[in-house]
Amino acid sequence: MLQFDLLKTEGHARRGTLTLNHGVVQTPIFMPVGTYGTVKGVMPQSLHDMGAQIILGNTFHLWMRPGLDVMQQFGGLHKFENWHKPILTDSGGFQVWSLGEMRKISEEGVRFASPVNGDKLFLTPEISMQIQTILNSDIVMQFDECTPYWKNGGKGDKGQGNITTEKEARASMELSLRWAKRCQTEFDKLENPNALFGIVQGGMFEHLREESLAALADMDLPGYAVGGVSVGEPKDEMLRVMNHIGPKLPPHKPRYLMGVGTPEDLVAGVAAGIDMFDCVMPTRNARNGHLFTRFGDLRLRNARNKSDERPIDMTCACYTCRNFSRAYLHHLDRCGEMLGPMLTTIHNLHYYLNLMQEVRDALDAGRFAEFQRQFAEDRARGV
Ligand code: PRF
Ligand code: ZN
Repeated sequence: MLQFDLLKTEGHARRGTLTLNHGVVQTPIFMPVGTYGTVKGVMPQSLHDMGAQIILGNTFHLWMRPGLDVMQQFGGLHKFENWHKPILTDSGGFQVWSLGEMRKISEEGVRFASPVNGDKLFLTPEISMQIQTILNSDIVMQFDECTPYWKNGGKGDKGQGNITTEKEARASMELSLRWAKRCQTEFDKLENPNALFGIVQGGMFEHLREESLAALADMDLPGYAVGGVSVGEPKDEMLRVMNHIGPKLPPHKPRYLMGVGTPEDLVAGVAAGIDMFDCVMPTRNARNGHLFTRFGDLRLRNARNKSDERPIDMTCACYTCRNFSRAYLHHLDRCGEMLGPMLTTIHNLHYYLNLMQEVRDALDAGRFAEFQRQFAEDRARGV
């Protein structure tokens, strides 16, 4: 089940509510990433306290470990990880893509060696649907091929080799479309009570993006994602594709930009008509001492923080900022204490979730344009 209600629009930007089997989500929304059935370093209670409404899980990782028997035993991912609000699971398409050389893609699916124990595995659109049905995720993503920006490999060989050609991008996009149809057929056959989202591909080519979207729109799926961005391309290319295709996605269905991005990307995404975002950036960067604040980014490892009594962000109401100094967090990081990444992750996630709350408030008040201006000014000020 899925119901999407558009409450208000301003330019391309949209304010809505998304009703799923495990609850209601206010959009635009940021979804924290919980790859292995945990948002790294954060207890579900803390996620709840910081206002998280929906989190991600990964088909691929949970299939490897703990495996489907355990998932079935628990009746799905919600009970297993003790998160009873909505969950979206990615299909495995992107995770398999990230394996780079270790995989072999055919019409039928993707063959690869398990990164956990080397077992030979085969993932297909049908298997992805079967796994996500067992996980009982509220939003199921289609199995797709994420077209790379750089040929012959993923992120690793940035700057080397050649850029994916139009011909290659078309073949990849068309494969994803055939897989989308197989996903829909299998999803229906399984009588999955949740919602299946299609993923628009087409690389950096606007006409391919439009073709992908037209074919997916004909399938009348309950929601649509934009995949294949933030895959090593220059930022202006990402923005060009997003700004082109975002406003063209079906207006009465939720729109999800996969794996994006910085706070600036999220605000630009909302302006392009996107409703949902996920990214490892707040969680991963927190563990590396890269903190987001209203007034720009803070490098916790910088020696200037050694004796700084101020919180990370004076305007932040998170547990970390209400209770701890930059000096203490700098110290925890220097000593490799596990409380360090726990506290910085709480802050960064709170920052992202609160940013989206501010975006929603601005849209409700019809002042999103003013919000965008103030956001850019504040972020440029510096910590
Ligand atoms: N496809 C899937 N998951 C994804 C992507 C994609 O293209 C991306 C691209 N940024 C992130 N996650 N299935
Ligand atoms: Zn904070």
